[in-house]
Amino acid sequence: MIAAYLWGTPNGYKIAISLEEMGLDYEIEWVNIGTGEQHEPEYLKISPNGKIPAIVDHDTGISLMESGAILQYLAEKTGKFGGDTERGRWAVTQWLHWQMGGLGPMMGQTNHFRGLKDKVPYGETRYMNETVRLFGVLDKQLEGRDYITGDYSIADMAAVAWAGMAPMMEDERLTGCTNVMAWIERNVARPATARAIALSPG
Ligand SMILES: N[C@@H](CCC(=O)N[C@@H](CS)C(=O)NCC(=O)O)C(=O)O
Repeated sequence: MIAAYLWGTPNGYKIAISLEEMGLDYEIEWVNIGTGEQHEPEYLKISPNGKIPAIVDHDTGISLMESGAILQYLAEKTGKFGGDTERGRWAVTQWLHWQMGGLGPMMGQTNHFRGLKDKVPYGETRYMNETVRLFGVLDKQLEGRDYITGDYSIADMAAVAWAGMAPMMEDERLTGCTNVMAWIERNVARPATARAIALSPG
């Protein structure tokens, strides 16, 4: 059984999606990052960086923080969605890291600046422009492909948790990426992904 420490944010949903898609036995412990539960000493023993997500795999005794590492661990544990060949595995790894170092942090910063009452135009423009650029990269990669590397993988799980916010961001430069929009629809139409997205704290 896997204990998954999550909250209702993109990095949390990545892991919920993977647990559902891989058919794993799991229980969610919601960690309320709004009230500071991520800083509790007991939680820091599992997730030293004080953020969600984290997991404890009670089958192996392994505990992990960082969503990218968790996705790779679960893919290796189940033999699912990590790529079936050496070339495929590296393609998945490359796009997973692209999400971890690019799309996620940039969209996170964009939404932070867009949510400020006292506007900081430089920050908002800088991160939004980079988000738009990354959407262009993803749109090109999805040309002629149903999923990022061809076959459905943990790279899709990671990226869709963030890119799926685009319609709410109401910016034509994002929603105009037609391959990305079609891929989001394709992902959320997957029954396991839909079950994960329906999970919410409280
Ligand atoms: N690189 C980390 C980022 C995790 C992260 O930023 N989590 C956010 C929620 S999406 C969080 O826990 N925020 C609470 C805080 O910063 O105190 C990962 O992918 O796991």
